[in-house]
Amino acid sequence: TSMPSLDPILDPHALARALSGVHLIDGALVAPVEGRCFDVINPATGAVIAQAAEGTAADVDLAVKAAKRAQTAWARRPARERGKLLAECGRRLLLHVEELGRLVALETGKALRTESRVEASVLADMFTFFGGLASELKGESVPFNPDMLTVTLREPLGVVGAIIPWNVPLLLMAMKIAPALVAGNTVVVKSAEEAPLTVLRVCQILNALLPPGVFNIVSGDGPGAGAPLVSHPDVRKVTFTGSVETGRIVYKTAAEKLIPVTLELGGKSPMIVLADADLERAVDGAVAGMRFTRQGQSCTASSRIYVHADLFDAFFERLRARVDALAMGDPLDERTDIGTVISPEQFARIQDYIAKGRASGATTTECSGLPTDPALAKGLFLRPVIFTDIAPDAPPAREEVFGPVVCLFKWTDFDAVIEAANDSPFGLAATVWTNNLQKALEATRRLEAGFVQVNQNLVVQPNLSYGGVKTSGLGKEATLESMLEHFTHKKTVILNML
Ligand code: TXE
Repeated sequence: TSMPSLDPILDPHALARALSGVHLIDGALVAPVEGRCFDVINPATGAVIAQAAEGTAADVDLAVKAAKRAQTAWARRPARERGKLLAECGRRLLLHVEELGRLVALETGKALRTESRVEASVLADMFTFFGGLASELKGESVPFNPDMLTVTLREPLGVVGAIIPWNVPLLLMAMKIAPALVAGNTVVVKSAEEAPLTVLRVCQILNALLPPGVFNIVSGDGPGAGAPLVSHPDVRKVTFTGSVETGRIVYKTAAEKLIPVTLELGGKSPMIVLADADLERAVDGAVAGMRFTRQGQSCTASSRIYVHADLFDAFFERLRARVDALAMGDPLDERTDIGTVISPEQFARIQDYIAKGRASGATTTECSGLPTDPALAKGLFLRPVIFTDIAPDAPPAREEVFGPVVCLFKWTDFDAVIEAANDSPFGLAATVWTNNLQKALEATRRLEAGFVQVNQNLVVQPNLSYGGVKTSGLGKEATLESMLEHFTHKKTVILNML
């Protein structure tokens, strides 16, 4: 199959068509072995924008074999040479920020200005960051025996299988593959069926720099392409981001093979607003933390907001006004703040949660307005919902909705609110809003979460450890430590000179 040009292609429709019907295996765009494809849909219009290759075990096998062939030579390169190449990948991706932002907006419905362009630039940053960490792949000398030189070496694991979701495909893929590659592993990515195109373009751009087989992508659905990747005997490590249910399946298969896994799963993250908080800042934090601009489709979304009774009414009114003011519309239009939900299935799932919330007797406030442009009549636009007076065990208050649905709770007792915040199977993120240093510190200590931020909403950046506790996952990402722990093993070497 002919390659689309490596110059930035700013028309996302043309780029989507050019990337149709292929995997990227061993440095080449190749048609699926069994010849089947599936439609990629623009969620803002319902139109088919491309075909994606429907991967099967046969495609996965070709990709894993290519990755295995490439791995020895890749690992034998000096670490800093790999690092320089990854940093070069970061620079190259920066030339494509606009292109990648537009394409990811087209296939996911995430607004270009508020979401998609930002994601494309953090993607580049992850490669630059991990490229710079190559010289940290060093071992130790161990004082074992004066007549023996004992050292440890950091060695790669082999072929890494990475399975990614659709909500932030570029960033989540980069958080996995950049550290895996710099450590000397090779990778096969299974993209999400809803968003296969932009990550494929990234892979194509980077294959112009990397040796063939080092970075491969297979598209397809979970059972057809994801499951064979996890169970493939030559895959020595799996890193996964997605739902808790699928995470369990992946973990079970990996347990059978006895290979290590990293899992980044869902969340139901609390935001706690104390009586002395700066109201405007806290409301800004709620709008940003809840990711309304991404229709709430974020694993770190601050979807349970606990507001002190003294501030509750003012907070609610301001939050409603702020969300009302967000413009919903064509994701590619620069004026748009909020784009669409990803798929009809997710749309129905979120609506079901809203219906359950209403049925539970909660007060329901719908915000913002649907776009009026007839071209968007079939788009998956959903008005954000604020639930108040909702029982903590109502489904939208308890389960991950992954949509623009936020629950507001009123509180008066500090101990009780910390307990309520921790009363969740999840433990990904939490934020606290207060000017009381002592209370801020106490809350950060007591909250069960992978990261806690005070007077600050959630940021995902290189060097900030990312990941959760409880059912939110296993293992952290985006740091030096994560690269060493998750993508290398420590080999002990003894040189007996007697
Ligand atoms: O997730 P899945 P879905 C949550 C969120 C969302 C729900 C469902 O609550 O509403 O999950 O989303 C692949 N073996 N999150 O259905 O199924 C699949 O093809 C191997 C939170 O999209 O977990 C895709 O590439 N792989 C989350 C990836 O797993 C399999 C982001 C994720 O899909 C597989 C996304 C199998 N048997 C959803 N089955 C977050 N943490 O941010 C599926 N997959």
